Amino acid sequence: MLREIDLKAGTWLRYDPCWLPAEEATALLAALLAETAFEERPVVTSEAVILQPRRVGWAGELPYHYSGQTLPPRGVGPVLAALWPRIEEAVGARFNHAVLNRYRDGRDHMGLHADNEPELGREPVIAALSLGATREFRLELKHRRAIKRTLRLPHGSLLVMGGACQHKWRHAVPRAPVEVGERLNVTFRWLHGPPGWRAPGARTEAPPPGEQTEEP
Ligand SMILES: O=C(O)CCC(=O)C(=O)O
Repeated sequence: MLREIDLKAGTWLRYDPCWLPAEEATALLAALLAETAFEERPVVTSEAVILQPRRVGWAGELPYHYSGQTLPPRGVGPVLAALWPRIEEAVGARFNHAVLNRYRDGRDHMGLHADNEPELGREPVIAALSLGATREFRLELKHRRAIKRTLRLPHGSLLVMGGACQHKWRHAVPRAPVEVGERLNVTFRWLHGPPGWRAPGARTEAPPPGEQTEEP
């Protein structure tokens, strides 16, 4: 069952450390790894182009732009398609895009960033299913970096970020010892439109790029 963690500042997380039983999570991990085409994607900043320190797969009818690069539309495989409505039902929200981040070992990681692209809307609900090795998930308040929270995301756990999470906090999956095994994280989002979409009446300028682009 998802339990709410109140992060204050209008932010909530919902978290279930064992949303899927271990056996089912293991079978799902193998099936998703087999059906997904993973790529090495870039992070593009004004100073440099580096590669994301992990492999990435995705699915959705709209292109998704983050970290200076765009994932083009891509179809949903049958395994992911079967998982999708279960996640929507558990979370009580609809999603039209999924990103699959594959951390091959503890060296693969994700730098601090926020998912605050305008096309995600003002207070996006983002659901993340973790499969495989347990990794740390760190949150840091944007304007008072000393304020941090850390969760451990085990095999079969489901985390939902909502409220002001993407506007007030950044999150990361830090490096871990190399011997930490493979992990797959599947995040589900709702894209209101293609890159550049703005909510009616929203400010025309995008959020500061440094917040969307992950830190190395
Ligand atoms: O791998 C994870 O747990 C985090 C994924 C994430 O932060 C993202 O997709 O924005």
